[in-house]
Amino acid sequence: MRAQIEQIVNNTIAIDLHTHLYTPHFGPAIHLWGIDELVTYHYLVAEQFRFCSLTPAQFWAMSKQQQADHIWQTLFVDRAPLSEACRGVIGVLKSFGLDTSAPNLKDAREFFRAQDPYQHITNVFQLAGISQCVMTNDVFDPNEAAVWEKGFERDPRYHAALRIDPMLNEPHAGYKGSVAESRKFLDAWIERMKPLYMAVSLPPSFQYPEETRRAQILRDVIFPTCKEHNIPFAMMIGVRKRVNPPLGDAGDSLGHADAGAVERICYENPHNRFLVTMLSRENQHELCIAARKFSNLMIFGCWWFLNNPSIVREITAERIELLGASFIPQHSDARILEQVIYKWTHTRRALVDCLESAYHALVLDGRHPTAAEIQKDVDAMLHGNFTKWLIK
Ligand code: RAT
Ligand code: ZN
Repeated sequence: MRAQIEQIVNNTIAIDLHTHLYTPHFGPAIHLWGIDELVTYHYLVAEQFRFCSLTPAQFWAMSKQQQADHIWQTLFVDRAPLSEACRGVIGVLKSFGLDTSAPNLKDAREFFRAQDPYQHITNVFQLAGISQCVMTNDVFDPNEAAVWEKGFERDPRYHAALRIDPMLNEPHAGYKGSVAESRKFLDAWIERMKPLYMAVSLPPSFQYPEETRRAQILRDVIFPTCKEHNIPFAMMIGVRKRVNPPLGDAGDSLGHADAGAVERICYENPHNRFLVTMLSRENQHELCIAARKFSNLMIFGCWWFLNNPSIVREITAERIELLGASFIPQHSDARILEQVIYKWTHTRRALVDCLESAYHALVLDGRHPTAAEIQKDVDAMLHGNFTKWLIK
């Protein structure tokens, strides 16, 4: 049965619900690809500080290429690249037939420089086994807003997601005046962007309902707007921003949050659809139970610090036991194009293990699933639940 599950999982195309990938129209500051970007991924920036004596100021003073050379030397040449984020780079190099033990990045740089950027996207999607992805579109970033305002030809593989963190987390930066003005602002962006969903990341202290401006904006602006436009609201809960600020994006951490806030939101807004992922391992069981209670809640992904094989297996097994195939097991969170290759390879490996043990248990209890049944579950998990929930 393992071979059969493996064959089905490896041949089923996935849709990537949450990435930080963009089409080339967005410019080189956010459309990131190639070896220097891969090696300076913020997960690896954090890891290299564990092995060398550079200060953050010294690290950031280097050029991107110097940073990449330094990280390559520290994490890939001086020792075996053991961590999940390190292995990811190795997997990408291997998928392009590049030397995974290279003493430096010269050949890899040449390889990526020689790629046609558009054809390269097609190749990467094919290697990852994905057909579409969802970007993270921050309208509070003036550079990104300018790209949207100018207009460009949409690539049907890249969906938009309207990300509104400042509106809820930094009321001054995201302040849009009255309820009516805020709704007008969002209506205009939804019209322009055609996002598949609206999204926010929230701290562990997130509560609902409560007497705060955030809860008020959620109740009076966000939920009604999502309902009117018939789009889900995605909440990514549990990030503690900048516990070590000089590290930049690498300096964020996590904390246990109150899954009860999710339940109250789902209960009070039965005509809204919610997509939720939580960052702390300790929240995963509660979140599964919340999804059993509320059919307007779709849980997704093993987010960020959870995207490690041992934890992914644990969470996915738990979700299958509690929810069958009615959840979205993973998104890549890729920031650099080629990362989808290893992130989806690793996801598929974990999914095969979890499904094998779930179907095996079913056999022990007296029922042998057919190939068509296995295919149906895998379709749901890798793309069907996405389509059902998001493409209305
Ligand atoms: O996983 C990451 O790369 C984080 O830095 C965040 O981008 C997180 O996924 C988010 O979307 O806030
Ligand atoms: Zn993300």
